[in-house]
Amino acid sequence: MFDVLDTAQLVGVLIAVAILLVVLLAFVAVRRRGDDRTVAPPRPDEEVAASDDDVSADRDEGGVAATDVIAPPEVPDTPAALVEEVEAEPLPLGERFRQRLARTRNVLGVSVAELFGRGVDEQAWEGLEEALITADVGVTATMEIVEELRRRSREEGATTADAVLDLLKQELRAALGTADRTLARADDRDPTVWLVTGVNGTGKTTSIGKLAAVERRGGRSVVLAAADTFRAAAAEQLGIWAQRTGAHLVRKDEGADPASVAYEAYDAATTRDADLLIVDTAGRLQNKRELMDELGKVKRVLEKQAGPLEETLLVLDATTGQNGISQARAFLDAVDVTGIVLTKLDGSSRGGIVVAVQRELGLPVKLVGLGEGIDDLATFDPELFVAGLFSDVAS
Ligand SMILES: Nc1nc2c(ncn2[C@@H]2O[C@H](COP(=O)(O)OP(=O)(O)O)[C@@H](O)[C@H]2O)c(=O)[nH]1
Ligand SMILES: [Mg+2]
Repeated sequence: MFDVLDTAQLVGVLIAVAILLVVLLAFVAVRRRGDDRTVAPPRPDEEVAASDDDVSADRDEGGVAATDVIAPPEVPDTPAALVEEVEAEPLPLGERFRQRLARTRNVLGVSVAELFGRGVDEQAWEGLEEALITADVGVTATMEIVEELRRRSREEGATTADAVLDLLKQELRAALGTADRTLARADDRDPTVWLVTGVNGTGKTTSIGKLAAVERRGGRSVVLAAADTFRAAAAEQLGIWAQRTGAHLVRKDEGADPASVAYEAYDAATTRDADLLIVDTAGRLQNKRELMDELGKVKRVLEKQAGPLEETLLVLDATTGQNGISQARAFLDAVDVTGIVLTKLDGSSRGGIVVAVQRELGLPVKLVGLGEGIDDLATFDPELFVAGLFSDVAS
């Protein structure tokens, strides 16, 4: 009796297990097919972009390294990734300056408040000189600023810390000047060309990525040229920014002639009717002569195609201080620079370098880097900068 029941139960259990297995397999198969559908087939717009690019990519012609013109992952105007990143609204510029200049504020703002809190005397003026030099304003500029401040405080009767601070802000703003900091653009139908130079590690590639984001958000089409061919990683890094921002990337193999990358990138930009071409370059200082020859050649080749470039930007790292300024001179010898991009102001307690850079190089700081994020590039604004240096001193 039990045996019979056992057998019946066993058969029942087996059938149940078999049914479960079939259901499970069917479920897995359906899921798989669903995944395939979202991943495997390229969307029609991607196919168009890819074939388009293949036409403009010259491969191995005359022994030249293969060029890749890489389309952004999505063709629509604002790529999904960028939309996502933009959704987190960046802070207002004034607030960003205030937050990111905390380190310099700790040197400059705090000392000014402390120094003059005890009265406007000789000791306070000397302390101010020291603070400005520590913040990398530069010796000559510091002397001039403090001399002018002393004179004005005497004449205008500034006897409190607040009154001196007010004068100091005015003098710093005056020292920063009223240069035109907008980036020039081509006024005809040709693509605008911005060449970006500077010592390795200063933040060229990152700044180009951030710039591409700004431009793409403004609805402009952008081509990025990876003319830093010294390391393959450099082109890859630029490629990541191209993907993030929906820009096109033109790159060649490691070791290729940077000028030929620039040449083909300009070609690609005109073929695609792009609004803007931004050219990334290498900045190895170890071989200064070679580097400068290379840079000069990139610029000449581009100018032959495009006429005078709209901008040749020199990227300087604020954390390297005066040392960065002397490195910059080597670049000024090689190319005519039109403006400075001063990066890593967020990581420096020497934000006063902005004053020194402009003064000593005779060039406007056009953009500043305030962090590593996609939104951390700003047009330099002396008003907001000075306000950021001194606001909320106690924090
Ligand atoms: N904190 C901070 N880091 C930055 C800024 N700009 C660039 N960097 C970092 O500096 C490093 C070198 O940047 P990269 O763009 O590769 O320099 P490149 O060699 O001149 O192209 C990277 O780790 C960047 O994230 C900035 O404004 N602030
Ligand atoms: Mg780089």
